[in-house]
This record gives sequence, structure tokens and C-alpha cells, in this order.
Amino acid sequence: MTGCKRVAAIQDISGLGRCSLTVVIPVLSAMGIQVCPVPTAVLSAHTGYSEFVMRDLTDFMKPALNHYKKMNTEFDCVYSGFLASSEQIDHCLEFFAAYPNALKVVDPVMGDDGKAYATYTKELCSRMSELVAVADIITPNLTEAAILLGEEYPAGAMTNSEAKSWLVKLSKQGAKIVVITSVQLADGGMHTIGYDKENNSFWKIKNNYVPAHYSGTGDMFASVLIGSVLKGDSLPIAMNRATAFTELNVRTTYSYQRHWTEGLMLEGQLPWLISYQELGDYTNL
Ligand code: PXL
Repeated sequence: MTGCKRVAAIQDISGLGRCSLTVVIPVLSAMGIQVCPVPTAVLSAHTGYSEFVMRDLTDFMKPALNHYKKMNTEFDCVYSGFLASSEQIDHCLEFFAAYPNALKVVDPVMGDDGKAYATYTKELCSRMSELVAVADIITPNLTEAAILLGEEYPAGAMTNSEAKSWLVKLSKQGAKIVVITSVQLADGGMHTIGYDKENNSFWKIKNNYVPAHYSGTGDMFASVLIGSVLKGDSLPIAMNRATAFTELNVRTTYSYQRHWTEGLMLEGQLPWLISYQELGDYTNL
């Protein structure tokens, strides 16, 4: 009996603007999963703010890993998110190699809305493919999927067969499960799409559109997806749970008209995760 699953979450902690660890920890904790944070940097506010102060923690990563190895600490999952430098990619690779039996999840955080984030250099983006190559699950948004594939960000809606071919091409880079968020499909609406290479199944979940965009949305989606998979949900149910919780938070935050940089007002919605509802809003892509 292990009591509860444990995830090593390798990403930054930002004071203002809910994202990365300030989203990952409450979400996974509410799902009954222990988070062991491996902070890669401390920021006063995330990089979407016009000003922030930052302390890089790259030199903390290897000693932290060495400590966990010395203690024979087990992790059920190693999950990497926003990274601040190319050297941090090397340390993430060391974490993944040290825990070959853990579920390896790479959220290749690099950008949104067709653009890379300010701190993501060309080198950092190209090295992200080294993490993607060792992952079991990857969760890019459409911008990140385009960067990983070296494709143009789609100007309009994608057909189902284009969407499937992006999923398959990404899975050929390594991961068994590929989930892409924020995909406009030609048959109408924004979707989350997923592919499970082992049984060659394709899934889609239609998103309820809200005319707003908040920081940390991808971090929330990936965290719920990971929690759901670790609890034994199938891929479409995990996608459904992650989409439903993220939408609930987007709609709540929109109702208060908060600025996008503040992130999603998740604090009041955590009981939804604890109640662990039955879901069935997925279809085949
Ligand atoms: O949500 C992704 C993210 C995480 N961490 C930091 C960020 C961002 C996106 O801008 O700036 C510090």
C-alpha cells in the first residue's frame, strides 16, 4: 500500500499570476496525489507581467535529484513544465532517466496564440524535442505542437485528418499519448484532441468557447490530466476531466472580469476535483 501517488513536478514557482507550481500543487493535492516540487526558478510574477524579479534555481536541480536518489525516493510520475534555460533540460533528462518506471509527462511549455513566450529562445525551443523524445505523455497546445513539428501555426480551422496527422507525427517523436489543446476543427468549435498510440485511438472533446485567455490554463489542464491518468482513468475520460475543470475555472474567472495575468481563480473550484464526477463527453476524432 503506497497510500497515495507521488509526482515530482519540475517547474518554476511564481508569486503573482497563478501558473506552474501554484496551479500544479493545489490541483494534484485536491485529486489525492502528493506533489514533490522541484522549483526551477522563483519569480515575483510570471513572465507575462511587464516587470518581474527572478532567481534562477538551475543549480538546485541536480543536488535535489541526488538527494532523492540517496533516499531511494520513489516517484510514480515525473512531470516537467515551464523551464528557464537549456541547462534545465539536461537536469530534467537526468530526472527522467533516474526514474525509468515513473510515468514521464512533458508539458512542452513554449508559447501560446501562435507565438513563443519572451524567455523561450530558439535553442530552448529546439531542445524541448529532447524531452518530448523520452516522454510517455505530452500535452502541447497548438502553438507548441506547431513549434515541435516545425510547421506553420494553422491560420484557420484544421480538418479531422490534418489534426490526426499532427497527433501521429508528434507521437513518432516518442510519446505514447499525445494531447493537443486549443485546436479549431473545421467541423466547428475549439477542441482538445488526443491520440493513444498503443491502441491507435483518436479522441476529441469540444470546448465551450469563452472570449478570454488566462495564464496557467495549460498548467491546469496538464495537472488534471496527469491526476486522472494516475488514478486509472482512460485517456478520453482524463481529457474530459481536464477540459471540464479548466472550463469551469475559465468561466468563473471570466464572470469576475479579472485580468488575464492573474490566472484562473481555482481556489473556489477545488471541491469539484475532490468530488470526482463521472464524465462521458468525449467522441472519436
Ligand atoms: O503557464 C506557463 C508559465 C509558467 N511559468 C512562468 C510563465 C509561464 C507563461 O508565461 O511565465 C514563469
